[in-house]
Amino acid sequence: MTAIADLPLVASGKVRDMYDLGDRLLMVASDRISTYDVVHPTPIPDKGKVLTALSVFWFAKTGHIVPNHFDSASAGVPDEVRGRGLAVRKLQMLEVECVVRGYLAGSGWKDYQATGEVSGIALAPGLRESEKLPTPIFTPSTKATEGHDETVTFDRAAEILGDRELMAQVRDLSIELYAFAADHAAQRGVILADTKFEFGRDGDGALRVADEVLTPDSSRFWPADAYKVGQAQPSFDKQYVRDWAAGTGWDKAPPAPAIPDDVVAGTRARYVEAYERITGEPFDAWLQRTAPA
Ligand code: Q0T
Repeated sequence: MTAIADLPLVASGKVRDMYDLGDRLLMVASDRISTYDVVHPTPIPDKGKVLTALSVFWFAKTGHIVPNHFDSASAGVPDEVRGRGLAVRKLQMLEVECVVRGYLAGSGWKDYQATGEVSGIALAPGLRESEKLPTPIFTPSTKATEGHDETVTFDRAAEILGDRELMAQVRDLSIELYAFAADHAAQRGVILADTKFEFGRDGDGALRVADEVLTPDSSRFWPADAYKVGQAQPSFDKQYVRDWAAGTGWDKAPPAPAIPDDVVAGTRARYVEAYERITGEPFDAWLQRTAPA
């Protein structure tokens, strides 16, 4: 485990980590990449910075919908993680993951095929894989202790929270955030198929959106020009790795194989392209803005 500047580690995920700054938290995105839920031993250079820059972009763009936990990309951020570390407010987190789906993909598609429903929401019969839904749906999940999150109905999520009003509030905010971001992305040739938010309450009891927001690690991004209903879509960011991995015969069981240089370079370029398409800003501007003095 890599300790950053001797800060206490609060939480550690497959591809990012959270440290204690005292009155704030330090959220650090790594360059690690996973496919099929397994982390590869090879990092993607600047992936953590791209995802961090994207979160900061969206935090600024969506503050009119709901405030968020972002505090600073500089104050409190150690030099060794500048550009991929954010100081964020400490919140009392809500123990439910707020997933919004605008398209039928991944576990949503699987559940629909098996039951005709997603998260207790009955959908029209005859929908195809990756089809756009008539309206975005809220499909909350709970953090499973090990492995994957478990999809739950709205009622079950409200029960877990112990507050149905609050659950309805984060549902409505999640859908509004998704709709705003999906519209923005669509204007730039990117489909935001689905995404996941986490919320918490600040010291005043106000709701804030936490975590990373609207990044390729918390969302499905598809290039709009390759979209074809009735099949799985290529991932904006990870498709090079998946295609290469499929060709190796890797069975998707750990350990994941090392990624060759050309696939690493192509994947880094895709992350940078996603950032530049969505924000309309050169990624270099973020690198310069966050370079240690
Ligand atoms: C959190 C208080 O980020 C997590 O794991 C990283 C691997 C999960 N987690 C979130 C918190 C946050 C946030 N984000 C916050 N603003 N305030 N806690 C703790 N763990």
